Amino acid sequence: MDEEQRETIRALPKVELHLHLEGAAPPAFIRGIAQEKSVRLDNVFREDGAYAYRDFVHFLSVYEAATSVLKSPQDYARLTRAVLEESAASGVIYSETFLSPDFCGGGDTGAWKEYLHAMMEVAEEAERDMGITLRGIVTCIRHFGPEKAKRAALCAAETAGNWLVGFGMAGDENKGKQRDFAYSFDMAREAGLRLTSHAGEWRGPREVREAIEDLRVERIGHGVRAIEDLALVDMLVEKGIVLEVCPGSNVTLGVYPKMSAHPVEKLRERGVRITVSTDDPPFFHTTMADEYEALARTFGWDAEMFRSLARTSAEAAFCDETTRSALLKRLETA
Ligand code: MCF
Ligand code: ZN
Repeated sequence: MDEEQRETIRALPKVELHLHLEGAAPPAFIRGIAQEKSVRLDNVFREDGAYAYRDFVHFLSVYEAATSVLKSPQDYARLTRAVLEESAASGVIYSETFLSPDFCGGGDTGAWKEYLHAMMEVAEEAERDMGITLRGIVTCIRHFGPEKAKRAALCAAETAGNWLVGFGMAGDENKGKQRDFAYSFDMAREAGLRLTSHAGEWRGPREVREAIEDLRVERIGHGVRAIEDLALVDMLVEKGIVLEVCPGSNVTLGVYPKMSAHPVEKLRERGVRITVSTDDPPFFHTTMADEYEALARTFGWDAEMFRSLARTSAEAAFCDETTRSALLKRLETA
């Protein structure tokens, strides 16, 4: 790939569907807030300033420690702006972000509404100033258990609308089962929210199958280990299930040893609807532009391929149809 091709690919307009809001916080932003509040954050940063963690489970606890400095709707307003600035700089024009009522008000619906309002206000400004559209997906956290998930689902149901578009689950896949959260997913579905769940990242294909059958999700967070069961891959194709693939995250956390061992290309070749996201970009030392460049280098994806990827992502976005048409038009004319 020559320099011109590299630049072209990095500059393409992008659609990102899998981004955890606190996980996208630049480390300097979290350090700044901690300093303002005189809070000590031990063992969260490396000497070079990046986030420090050893493995997946440790990543989850460092994520929660970094998040602990964010305590008000105003903090989340600032976080939203910082994250959107990074995304826009990477060419993202539409983004869906995971939001946790557990972190935003401790699962209380009244407090959650204030946090949500603050984030939506910033999103509106950013759309005007930076041309990036944001939508939210309320996310329950698997290792916090089904009872907390019900409170998250209630927060989601009470604020479901044209900005809050989905409900999902993230967290430690090795804890519990997808079906333990069926009540919460049912509540969210009845409120009109679209559904996604992290599955098939740390556990194998069975987890993906269970997310589809027990929670009736239409998108899967990661889902890459579906490749270990080709009958399941066929089912994904048949049902049109969309995978929110985060290649850099999977390689950095050690799901796969290197990019060339990542199954994204095999899944795509078999006809699965693939989208690409960063997950928690500063934690994984990546950006959307970096993901595009790595995929181009590793699998030879060209600009046409990325255009089709962005279209698939826009089609799989949980936004309303007016927003989707505008997005597709922007992609077409870019
Ligand atoms: O996708 C990555 C790795 N797999 C599972 N979960 C998470 C990932 N990044 C963040 N999370 C979880 C984590 O538990 O999502 C929560 C975090 O607390 C935040 S959702 C706004
Ligand atoms: Zn994720």
